[in-house]
Amino acid sequence: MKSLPVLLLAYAAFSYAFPADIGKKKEEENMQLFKEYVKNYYSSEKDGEPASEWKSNRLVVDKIKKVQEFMGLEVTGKLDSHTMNLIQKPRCGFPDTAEFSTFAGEPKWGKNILTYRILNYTPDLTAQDVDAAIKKAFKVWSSVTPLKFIRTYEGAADIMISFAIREHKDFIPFDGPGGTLAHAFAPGSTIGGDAHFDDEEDWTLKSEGINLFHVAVHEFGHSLGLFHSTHPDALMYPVYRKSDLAAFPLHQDDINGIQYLYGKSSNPIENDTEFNWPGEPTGPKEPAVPSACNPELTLDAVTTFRGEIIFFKDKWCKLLKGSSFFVLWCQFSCPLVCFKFFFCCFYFFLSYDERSQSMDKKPKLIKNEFPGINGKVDAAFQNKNYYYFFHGKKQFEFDPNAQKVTRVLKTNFWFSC
Ligand code: TQI
Ligand code: CA
Ligand code: ZN
Ligand code: ZN
Repeated sequence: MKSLPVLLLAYAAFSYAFPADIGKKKEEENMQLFKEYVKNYYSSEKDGEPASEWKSNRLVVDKIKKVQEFMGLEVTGKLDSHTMNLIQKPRCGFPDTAEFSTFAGEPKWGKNILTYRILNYTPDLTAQDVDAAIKKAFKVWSSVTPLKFIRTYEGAADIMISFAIREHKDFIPFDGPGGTLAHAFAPGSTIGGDAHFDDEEDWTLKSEGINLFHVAVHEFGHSLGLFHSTHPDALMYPVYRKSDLAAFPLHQDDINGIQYLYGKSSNPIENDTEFNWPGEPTGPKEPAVPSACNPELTLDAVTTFRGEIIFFKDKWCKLLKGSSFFVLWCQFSCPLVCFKFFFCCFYFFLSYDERSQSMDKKPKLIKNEFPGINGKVDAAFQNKNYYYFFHGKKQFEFDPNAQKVTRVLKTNFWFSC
């Protein structure tokens, strides 16, 4: 280690003297440009990609090949001059691997505050239920974009919402029960943005019949400028399926699509204590979404899954990607995720070996295996080479190699507050 500054100096002094070194420098620059390019335009790999993906030579070569194939270049797996030329050309900002799509010409609203008006109601539901479903449907989109939706009661609104049957003065008649459920117009003046629902459908707020909330979120996706997605799990995929009423309805692909048009959220759901999905069984009120930045925050469980860290609090499940976090499928309906990797129960723990897919037979005492972790543990998880134990508002970073606690952090340390 001592010789490092000397080596760097030597490198600086000679780097202009040897063409081989100039070549090496250029190669590094090219690699940097390529990484940037992949990050920007190959969006499925955009977020939370572990740095290790770039460490293996074979994976880098695979990526180069993928880009070359997509751009119709000779597939060499090397950053040759053709590839570098294309990478540095001006291009459209649309990601190459996105599955979402927009309307031709990419129409979108040129403002972030949009108005909507509900012109009439379906006899299938109460007016209050319709109002609530529509409001929540807008909230889904406003939670991931800078958009805000304001309800108006008279005159023209940007998004006029109505129930209609058969011919209803837009030359796109509805077709009776079944078939088309609703339609919406891309952003624009007059009829642009408007959403019509076929009142010969059986509108519900449950999983039987046609769920108004689900269809409204999809239609408003169109009203905002999204076309259909080819990703089968996306809400903008043009096939109706029974939705999980407790889950956040958007897929990452829908979020990528809407954020491509309008940018990221300035009003995330976690700031909203009133968020309840419509159609949920009524009963005791759901707990408010805990604020991640509250220094008093305590956690119920933490786990890692596919390189991401997932935090559980009450019924809410937060997903952390890189340094920015957001609510994903918020309700605690994912036992599979929770049953991976690390089980922790107060003073004892069980570990799960991923390779042998087996669980410890007997619980071990935490304080024996992890010296320094003495109190009751709320939750624990592993990240890189450290274990993190949560106790109330604090967490303890434990280095298993050194067998000791290396840092004491606030519980909300991971939420970049
Ligand atoms: N209605 C179509 C839809 O909104 C109408 C439509 C067909 C359309 N092609 C379009 C609208 C292109 C805009 C652009 O997709 S639908 C679903 C889903 C329908 C379908 O009645 O078939 C939903 C309405 F995705 F489930 F199949 C809502 Cl959610
Ligand atoms: Ca119909
Ligand atoms: Zn219509
Ligand atoms: Zn559609």
